[in-house]
Amino acid sequence: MEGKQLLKTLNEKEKAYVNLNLKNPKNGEYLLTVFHLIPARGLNILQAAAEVAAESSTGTTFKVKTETPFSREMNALVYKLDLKRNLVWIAYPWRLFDRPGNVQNILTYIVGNVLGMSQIKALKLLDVWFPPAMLEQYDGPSYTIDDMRKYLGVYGRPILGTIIKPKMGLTSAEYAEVCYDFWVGGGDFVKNDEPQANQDFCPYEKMVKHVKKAMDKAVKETGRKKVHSFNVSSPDFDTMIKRCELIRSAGFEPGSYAFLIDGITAGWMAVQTLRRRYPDVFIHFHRAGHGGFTRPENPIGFSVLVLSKFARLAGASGIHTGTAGIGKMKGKPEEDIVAAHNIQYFSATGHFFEQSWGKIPEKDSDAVKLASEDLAHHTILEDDEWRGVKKCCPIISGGLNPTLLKPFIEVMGNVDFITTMGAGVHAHPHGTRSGAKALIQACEAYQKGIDINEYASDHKELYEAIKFFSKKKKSKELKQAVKSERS
Ligand code: CAP
Ligand code: MG
Ligand code: MG
Repeated sequence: MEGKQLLKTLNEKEKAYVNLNLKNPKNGEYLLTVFHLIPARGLNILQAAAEVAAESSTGTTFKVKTETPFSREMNALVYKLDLKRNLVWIAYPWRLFDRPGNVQNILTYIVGNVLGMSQIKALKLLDVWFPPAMLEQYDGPSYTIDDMRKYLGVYGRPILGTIIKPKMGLTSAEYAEVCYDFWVGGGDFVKNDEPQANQDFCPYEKMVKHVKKAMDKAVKETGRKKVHSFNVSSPDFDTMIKRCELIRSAGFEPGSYAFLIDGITAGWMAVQTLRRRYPDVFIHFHRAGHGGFTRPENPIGFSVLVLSKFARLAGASGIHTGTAGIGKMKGKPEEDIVAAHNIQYFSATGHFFEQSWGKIPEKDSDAVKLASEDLAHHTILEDDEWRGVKKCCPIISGGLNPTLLKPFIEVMGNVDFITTMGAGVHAHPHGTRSGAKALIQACEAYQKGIDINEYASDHKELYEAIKFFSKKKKSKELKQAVKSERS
């Protein structure tokens, strides 16, 4: 049955959440979404989609007597279907959402209860589109990779970073020692690993102090600025703020520290609190736990693109977007690179929407017309300071090593990102300092357009890294080949 025929199968309540003739969904009144949806047995896709639209906006299982004409105006609307690909488009009046600009609230609606509903067998939010009037209500990033580049004096190449390994278990002095080795090896940026916090064997305060000493030493010896991204994820907001203030009063130069937040497990309120309290600091969104929602084989959840676009809207300065399958985590260019480009550029093509994040240039009559026609009752241009949403930087990590830098850059198509290699640096046969040097040398080879193997002939750290990491890779491939032989 075609979409229109399915209308006949809707009950009274469901009908109020469908409008397949919605004119101009991009009139500024709606946040637009596309879901992949497989209905539970006994329901067709339009019935299930209407149930999703109801539960994720104003409705519940039955039409309630307490509805009003205005509450009906706030209904989310299924406005388009693709029966072949099991896709549904749902428009959300974005007046539904908490203000000023609350990402947690939006996600509670559109990927909240609906992920648990019995009416769906599969429901995955694949892409979202924010109208200009809505964008204006959200912070977006403040301190960006451009500010970090200016501080570090690093242009025309990725910012080269590491995560201290082992992931946990070093004392604060040992931890700082590894930071120092990476920085004097030439690295720019060091991050805490995502679970690093206030462990008794590495107390937070001591870790911060030791890192400061290590950074001062490395800056003095190298003459180069350095950055450390401290994990400020905490049991409660007061402790998070206390950790931030501890770092800020430890004598670090503005720009030499970033705040890392485990955005999925600590939550969006933490991300937005950091953005609003510390607009002068790089807010580093680590996405540990996202796999439960984003892995391609998961039928229920949301895409890496959706996660990344909301991180930019919330004001993260950077978020991990994956290595497109080149590193250790699951991922594909169609997913990871699309997400990276959608948070880097002023406008980019997502999986289904063209998202513009830029300011509304007066000369752009269409955009200005859209804003003036904007039925979302916001005078979007009330002050022309509204400049659009700054870029958010992809942070590329997860199983990378110096031999994979160029292959990743070629998939990414640009060098405007931070890469953090853990094992890729600290597993180097001659340790962290050599690992850092190998990473720098791999980047130099890329910048000079010289094949990495040729460049390694007179760069011994890189030579050792190639030997070590390719051997590892070969033995992994061999194991896989043997395994597939046997199966
Ligand atoms: C990488 C890492 C990062 C993951 C996160 C880890 O270490 O520190 O947290 O990369 O994945 O703990 O695995 P290695 P993603 O460099 O040693 O792999 O960036 O995909 O969110
Ligand atoms: Mg409820
Ligand atoms: Mg980690």
